[in-house]
Amino acid sequence: MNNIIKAINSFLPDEKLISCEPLGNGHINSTFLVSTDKDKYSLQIINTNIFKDVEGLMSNLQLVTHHIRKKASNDGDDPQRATLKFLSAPDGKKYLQLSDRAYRMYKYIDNVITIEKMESPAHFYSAGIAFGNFAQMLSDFDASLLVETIKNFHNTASRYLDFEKAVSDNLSNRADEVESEIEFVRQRRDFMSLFVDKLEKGDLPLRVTHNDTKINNVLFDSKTGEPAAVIDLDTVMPGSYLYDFGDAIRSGATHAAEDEKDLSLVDFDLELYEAFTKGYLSKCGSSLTDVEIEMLPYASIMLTLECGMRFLTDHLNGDTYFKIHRYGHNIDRARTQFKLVKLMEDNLDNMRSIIQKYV
Ligand code: ADP
Ligand code: GN1
Ligand code: MG
Repeated sequence: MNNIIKAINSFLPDEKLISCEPLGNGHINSTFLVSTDKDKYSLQIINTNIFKDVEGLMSNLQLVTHHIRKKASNDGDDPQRATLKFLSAPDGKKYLQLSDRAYRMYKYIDNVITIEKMESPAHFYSAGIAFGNFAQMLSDFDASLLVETIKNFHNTASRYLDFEKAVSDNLSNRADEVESEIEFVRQRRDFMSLFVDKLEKGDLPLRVTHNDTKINNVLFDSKTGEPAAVIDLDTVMPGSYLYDFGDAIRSGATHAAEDEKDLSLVDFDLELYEAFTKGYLSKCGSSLTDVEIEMLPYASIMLTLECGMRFLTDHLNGDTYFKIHRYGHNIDRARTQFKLVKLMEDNLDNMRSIIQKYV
């Protein structure tokens, strides 16, 4: 029996499998929508090349989802829709190891939509509410309970060193073809330590953050358009609000897909920027420190640059980290990010004014 079916039967011994289909467009795990005679579930094959400590990862998820469910109940929201609910494997653990793969399963949150490419300010405002609320709910969570699932995840300065190593290793023999992209990153080297230095000195506070606030990691209620849940909790770790704000803007303040080949379609839309900022700061703005507010306009530049640099690094390394669906996928992604960085740099003053309006 194929291991996917074996995993489903192990998590759901009393249910009859009807269908199992690929779900979503995540770059890291493999996700399936499972329907049975009783209910719907998401099955994921955890990417253990990236998440090596599955025990620690699943412990984080249990603690964080438990905390969010409690908060949602207190606020009068439906705790079953507010976050992920993991099923137990026969040994009681929240994941199942079958040969060299780890599987987990959670209840599918139904009647939702996910957005891959932002269309309307109203949706991006809702995403701001979702991530701002997420930050708020975890503001009293004890960070020392969390395992760091990926070391130096948003340490942009150390990501730069990974990038330089990839250039010199040149494993894919592609460095000659991407000289201008390499140069683009190198020109911004000094900027990359801006947040890291402040975090190290204690000038920026460490928070418990999501760290992967891409718009397709929010589920919206398909009837009301309101945010239902924030998903993809694998990177919830100590971090900075600047990361979550910046990465959401990276993915949602443009009408272009992350892998758009026609760079003339990559725009940076200040109306979308404002919508997200308004939603996000309405939920967690009052707890921001002066330094966080001062740094906020740089957040999207930093996170977009970092993400573009990670795509470029993966292209140079021969596409070993992010899932790709065509030749050159990672370099296409890197190019959209660098175009966005340029547009954001040109709009720094505009971003600053918008933030001032809402803090
Ligand atoms: P990855 O780490 O690979 O991004 P995610 O946990 O984000 O994995 O899941 C991938 C995609 O699957 C999401 O972007 C979303 O579109 C879809 N998805 C996952 N869980 C659910 C769910 N409970 N309800 C609806 N869609 C989901
Ligand atoms: C990955 O898992 P997913 O697709 O939501 C990545 C993020 C990147 C994003 C770029 C664990 O997010 O850091 O910003 O791709 N997640 C991990 O699209 O590396
Ligand atoms: Mg995801």
